[in-house]
Amino acid sequence: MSKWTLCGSGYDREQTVTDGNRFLCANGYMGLRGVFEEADSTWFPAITLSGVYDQYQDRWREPVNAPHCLYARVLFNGRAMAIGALEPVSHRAGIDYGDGLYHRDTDFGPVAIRSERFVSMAETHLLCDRIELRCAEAGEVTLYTGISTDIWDINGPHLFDFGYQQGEALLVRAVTGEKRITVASAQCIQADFAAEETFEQQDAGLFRVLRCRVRPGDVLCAAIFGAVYTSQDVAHPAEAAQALCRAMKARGFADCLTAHRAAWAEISRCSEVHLEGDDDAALGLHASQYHLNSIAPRHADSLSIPARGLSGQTYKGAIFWDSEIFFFPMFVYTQPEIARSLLRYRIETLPGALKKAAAYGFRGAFYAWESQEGGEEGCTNFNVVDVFTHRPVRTYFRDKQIHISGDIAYALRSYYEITGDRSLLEAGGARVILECARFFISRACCHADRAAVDYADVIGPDEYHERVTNNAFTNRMIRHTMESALLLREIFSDRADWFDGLLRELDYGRDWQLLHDLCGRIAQPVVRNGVIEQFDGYFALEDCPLDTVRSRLCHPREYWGGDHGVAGVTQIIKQADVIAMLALFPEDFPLETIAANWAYYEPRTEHGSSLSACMYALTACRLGRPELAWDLFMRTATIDMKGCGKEWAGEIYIGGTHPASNGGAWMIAALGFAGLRMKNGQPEIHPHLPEQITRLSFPIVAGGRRLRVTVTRDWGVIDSDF
Ligand code: IFM
Repeated sequence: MSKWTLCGSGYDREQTVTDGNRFLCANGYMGLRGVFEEADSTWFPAITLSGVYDQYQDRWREPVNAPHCLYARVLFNGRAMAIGALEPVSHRAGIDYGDGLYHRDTDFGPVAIRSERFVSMAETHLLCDRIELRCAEAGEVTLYTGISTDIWDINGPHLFDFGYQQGEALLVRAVTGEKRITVASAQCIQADFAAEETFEQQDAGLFRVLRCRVRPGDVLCAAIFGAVYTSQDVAHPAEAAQALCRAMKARGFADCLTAHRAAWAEISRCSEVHLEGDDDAALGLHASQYHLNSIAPRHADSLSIPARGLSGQTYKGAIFWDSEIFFFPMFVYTQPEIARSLLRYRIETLPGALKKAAAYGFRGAFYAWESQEGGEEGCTNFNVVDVFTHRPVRTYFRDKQIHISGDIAYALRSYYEITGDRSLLEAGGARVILECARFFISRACCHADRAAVDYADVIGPDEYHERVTNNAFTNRMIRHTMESALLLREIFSDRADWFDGLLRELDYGRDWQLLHDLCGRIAQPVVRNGVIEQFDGYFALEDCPLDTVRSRLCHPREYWGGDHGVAGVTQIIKQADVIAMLALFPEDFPLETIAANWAYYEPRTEHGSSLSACMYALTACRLGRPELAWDLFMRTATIDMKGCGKEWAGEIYIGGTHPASNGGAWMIAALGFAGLRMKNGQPEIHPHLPEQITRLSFPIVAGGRRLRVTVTRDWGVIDSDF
């Protein structure tokens, strides 16, 4: 076990959901929840697939979970040696965040089960488990392994028309209900003991049953190779899954593990932040990087990352602004090819955004608030269920969070500024920026008697205040989008013909003029004593402490936002909003403004979203006050290890891993404590180390060069990194 191991001991059913998240093994293609091998659906096991969605009847569309091909269950003299069926003498489970190896050690008395497993970083479709049975008594051991179809679904079922095949490579194949996508799971086993082999096919799946007599002291060992393919990957997913299992069985567990570890070592080389001075912080940061790296779409050119990663079906497996604002920075600075994949996903889903804007009567690109495959909007009109009436609550996230289009344009421009590479802009990125800007032109509200252009009826990052006018964050993002569109001419000054051709193709002539006209007229927020008003009328809302608002709750899971929520009529906000703007546009604001807003908004912020704390931490560092950032950093970095994120919004389960916090932890370390930023195409650092940290060192890629940033209390340097 390495120093990056997180281990829990004892078993508590209440911990099942948290453990499933914090011990998640993933490789961008799929995520295997950190639940023991014998778990049935009541323990929430899942192999969640990236980019495969299904809708069952009129329930929420969500990602599909594959049949569970690392299922294993042990019997001793016919009695289940399984958590839930028999109280273990001892139980430990955990994960090594260095290489993503999950391990469990459960002593049931007659038999102790020890296993280690991983989702391969080297072979996209492969999962491996090595299970060891230590026998303390004489008797008959049955090892029951196979492919379980008793899987966790929030809004399922999603798989139908099951087909089964026995043999060396077991196979379960099924199709999704909505789009008839084939999902195939296969499993092979390599046992080092002689056993009688039979097969069992049941409603719950297809299993191989190995029976043998044991004596005290016997140790039985088996390696299990699972594979998952879908018809989105290959024409013949069943054959591909079986072939991969057989090939990996021939290769052996040890070799598969070596290849997996080598792939993780390479990821660490490109991205690992070495933090010295505080071991808990170092572990939290490492765990955060593990979680974000493990769900990166390394296997695909154009795919993004859901807001709860691959830890299940929460939030419909959808892509939010989290991708561009919270995940993108770590990737663009460490593994730009992944940043490109996130952005290509937006380029390819532009048609969905054009369609959405048109459906609301606007022009240009209005991206889905919760984007699924093809850019389809996954966000429903009723995204919360009231805990008192059990009625769905009309929420306006999909209709009014227009900043999403600006967030995407922001990331596209950052990609160009950080990498110096304009090829992504040429390959569709410029078109996206222009269409987002066009959407904001058509969404503007102009008044005959007012020079300023308003953006009315919007929702900013603080979702508790719905349908407001001139949200400062949103307006700033809109201006940035328009400025970015105009800047494209300069970026392509040596390819003027190409750029003019693009404008002609988009029929952009009049809009280009409008951009010039509107850009400088977007309503500026009211500023009182240096504090920027979050939206028009915010200062007039009741100004009371967070605890007062909390004390008004009648139910612990009550939703704070919306028409009847406790926060809406007050100045209490859900998450960083003005502060998010200051974090994303630090150069625009003097330090006194940042200080005044930090002091005003922080006590009024519930931090009810995992996207909040890191924005406050970043701005605290900007102020040269890293001591203010420390607790926020620790909260951000340890959210998944501790399982302390919010799990309910009204009656809707919103738990899972928190990639935005994972990315936020990297941002605080690199952009906050080390103060990394780009200036005129060159990286600079402005370190603000908190007293707990003695040294930070991490690799980056900037302007196409591999560099290493090292910061101590006394000095900081950016060197070449080989
Ligand atoms: O994107 C966020 C949003 O800002 C707050 N609610 C959760 C979403 C997904 O993380």
